[in-house]
Amino acid sequence: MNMDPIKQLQTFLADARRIAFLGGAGLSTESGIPDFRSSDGIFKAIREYGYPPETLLSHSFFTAETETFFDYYKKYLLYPDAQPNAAHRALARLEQAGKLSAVITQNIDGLHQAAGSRRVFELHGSVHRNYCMKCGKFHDLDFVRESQGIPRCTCGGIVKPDVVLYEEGLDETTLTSSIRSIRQADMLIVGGTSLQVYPAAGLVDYYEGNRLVLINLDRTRQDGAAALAIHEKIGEVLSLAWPED
Ligand code: CNA
Repeated sequence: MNMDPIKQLQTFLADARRIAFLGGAGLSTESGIPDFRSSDGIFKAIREYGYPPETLLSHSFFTAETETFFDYYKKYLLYPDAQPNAAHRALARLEQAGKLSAVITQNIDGLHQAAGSRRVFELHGSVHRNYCMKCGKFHDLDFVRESQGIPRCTCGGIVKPDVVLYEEGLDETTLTSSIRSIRQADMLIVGGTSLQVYPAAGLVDYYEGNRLVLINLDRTRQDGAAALAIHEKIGEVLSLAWPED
């Protein structure tokens, strides 16, 4: 790996006091959870179900084809054995060191919290929270995973994952807190996201500082705006830039 960008990143990290991190599926690929766009996720979904993930994970599909929705969801979105990787751990260390003020994620896997991050804004919800659509009772991930077909509450209602589906709005409080953290940040690290899903991708525009760092295998539409763009694995980059003591 070319060490010059790592050194530059280290300089930024040394100076920063309020880092915001905005991330996506690429953060968890090193934990064995595939992303949608760089892996063959899209093609697999079309081959097996006849639809791309954006359709299978839409609100209207959930309503019209609930059983197929849960078949896809349980098979391709749940990774109960996945563990946090070097990227999740480095971000948790940055928070503990008082450098990082918020992790804002599009991921639904809960791996930031598992790594020890405390201030995490989950823009798209979490597979770990599931609610009965009839009585509101909470159910955990295992309940959904171990259910046959459509998960049903003891009251008979359908148990819906607290995951933001396409066509659904984001939680207002989560969005407002994310925007505030980015506005107040003196450094914004954007990593493991193709920046194609809105409104999450548009959050970058709220950053007002001059230390925008992109860490993504593929190029993104923000590359030109970044003070530093690194196209390497984020786990390797962050653990080199902010190693364990
Ligand atoms: P995406 O559109 O799949 O893009 C992922 C990006 O990450 C790509 O541009 C890759 O180049 C990049 N990437 C992959 N691996 C690495 C790596 N090791 N280091 C650096 N970069 C890497 O994912 P987005 O998050 O941008 O898309 C938004 C959707 C996908 C969100 O709604 C997510 O909720 C959803 N998703 C989440 C998960 C998860 O929770 N882990 C998994 C798959 C999809």
